[in-house]
Amino acid sequence: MSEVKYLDLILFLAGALLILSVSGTWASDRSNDVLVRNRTVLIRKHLKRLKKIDGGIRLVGGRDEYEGNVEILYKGTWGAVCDDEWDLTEASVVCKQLGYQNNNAQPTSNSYFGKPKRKFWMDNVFCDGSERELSNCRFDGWGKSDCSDSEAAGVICLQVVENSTNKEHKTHIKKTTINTAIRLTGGRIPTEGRVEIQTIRGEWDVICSDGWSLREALVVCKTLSMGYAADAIQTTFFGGKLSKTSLAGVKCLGNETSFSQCKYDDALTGMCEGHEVAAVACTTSLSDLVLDYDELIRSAYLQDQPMFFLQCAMEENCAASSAYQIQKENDAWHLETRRLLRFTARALNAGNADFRPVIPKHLWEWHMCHMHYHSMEVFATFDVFNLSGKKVAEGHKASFCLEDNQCLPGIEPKYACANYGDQGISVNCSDIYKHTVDCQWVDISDLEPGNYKIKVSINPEYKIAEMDYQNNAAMCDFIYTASFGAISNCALELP
Ligand SMILES: *[C@@H]1O[C@H](CO)[C@@H](O)[C@H](O)[C@H]1NC(C)=O
Ligand SMILES: *[C@@H]1O[C@H](CO)[C@@H](O)[C@H](O)[C@H]1NC(C)=O
Ligand SMILES: *[C@@H]1O[C@H](CO)[C@@H](O)[C@H](O)[C@H]1NC(C)=O
Ligand SMILES: *[C@@H]1O[C@H](CO)[C@@H](O)[C@H](O)[C@H]1NC(C)=O
Ligand SMILES: *[C@@H]1O[C@H](CO)[C@@H](O)[C@H](O)[C@H]1NC(C)=O
Ligand SMILES: [Ca+2]
Ligand SMILES: [Ca+2]
Repeated sequence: MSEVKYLDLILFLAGALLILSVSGTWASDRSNDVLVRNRTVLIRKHLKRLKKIDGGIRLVGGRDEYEGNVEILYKGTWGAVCDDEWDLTEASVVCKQLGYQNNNAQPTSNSYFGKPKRKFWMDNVFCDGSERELSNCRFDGWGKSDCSDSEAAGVICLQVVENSTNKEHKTHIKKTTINTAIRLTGGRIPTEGRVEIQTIRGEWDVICSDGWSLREALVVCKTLSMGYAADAIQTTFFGGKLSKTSLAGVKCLGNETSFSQCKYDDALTGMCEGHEVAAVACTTSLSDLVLDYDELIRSAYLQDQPMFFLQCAMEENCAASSAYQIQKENDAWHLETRRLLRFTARALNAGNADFRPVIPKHLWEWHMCHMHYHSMEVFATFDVFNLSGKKVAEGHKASFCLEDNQCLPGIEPKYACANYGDQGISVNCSDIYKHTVDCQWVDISDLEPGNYKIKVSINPEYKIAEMDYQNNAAMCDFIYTASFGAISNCALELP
């Protein structure tokens, strides 16, 4: 019954589209604009009905229908989506599914549009961009998540007003710099508490907690000369009351030297979703991972590998989407080969405290395929871009086992993955993922030879506190010919 309805709807939509686009071809430019807009309205109205079906999505907590935290329907119940591995590709799929232009999507994380009121249905969503629906992307399984309520994923689908002469991107988002004094207050010790900023009239005002992350917290601690951020907290624990003038949508990149260089969303002022305010805990002892790009340059090479040997890796999402397509469609898929760009990733802890996984030991996941526990879902990402900056291949070291592989002279290795050992990286020790390790690659089978850029990032989602994130990623040249691949010219930057 419901399937018949669904089919009806699709036929109706297709018909409506056809009529409108046919009539659109002979209309004058002026009315063409109107038609385009009417068509969008029509499609959207009917997509609304589609939401009743499992896999339907909606946006909640935003200012209009173009933005909000993403909720998805499964077994008749709406649920939230976690921001782990949530980026532009996933946001584009959401905007496309809602009937908006997918090339104008912006992902949001850290519950930017308020804390989720429902349980997480999806976590570690990983789309390749060709999916028509979010539920077609790979993810951990319905209801399987390790996320806290400050990790809701959302989108801003930028509004585009079609214009026959040019495409105008209309967005209501106005970012403004924060140009006032800040302080911490309400904490048990001076280095923790809610963040307050001074208003023009000299009063102190709190900040809305929506979207508050370690990146903003780090800049707050640096500005106050209190070291680094151990934690970014969305809470009422340290007191504080939101007002009509409280800033919201506060965003820092994490490399600012002062909080005054951070931005906030002007249109969100006084419009906090919940009651919680932004708070931090500062510390002077913290880890600081540094990516060793010399090792990257030295170790990079190409390898053609039959898919037979990649079965474990494919289980952990380490091959490009085309590999999964082949696996589905070709009975002899395991004889097909993939071209891999392999390299060693080496991360030194140059801080003054150990780097420890956020997930407690009892929640670590045993991975049968690789025979070790995964303590951290996304430790590193490897992205290949073409020279216009478009992401063309993605490697994804989604699961890791952290340990001390090599230490500076005089330092005893402490962390080891074997035998359910403690995981982490000690000060002055390096965790090394050798080029021979499974998943330590980018699957570039779909790339044409040419000049590219490659970006390798560790702790890419800022989920674990560090002193500095500007040494966590390297952007390098990647030269790819028919027979050879080389990485060169690296520079450190933010993930
Ligand atoms: C577009 O829609 C508006 C109202 O929704 C209607 O008044 C107008 O006639 C429509 N324009 C065209 C060209 O269909
Ligand atoms: C279309 O673009 C032109 C040139 O930028 C502008 O003058 C005009 O006002 C636009 N029309 C609409 C309907 O936005
Ligand atoms: C911070 O990083 C951004 C993006 O990587 C860069 O454009 C900006 O110049 C950096 N700012 C500082 C103060 O280093
Ligand atoms: C990068 O990829 C995009 C999309 O595939 C394409 O439009 C663009 O021309 C490419 N740029 C270069 C320099 O190859
Ligand atoms: C780590 O190495 C640096 C530089 O070699 C040294 O200054 C620092 O004291 C070492 N830290 C520890 C805890 O060994
Ligand atoms: Ca997760
Ligand atoms: Ca770092």
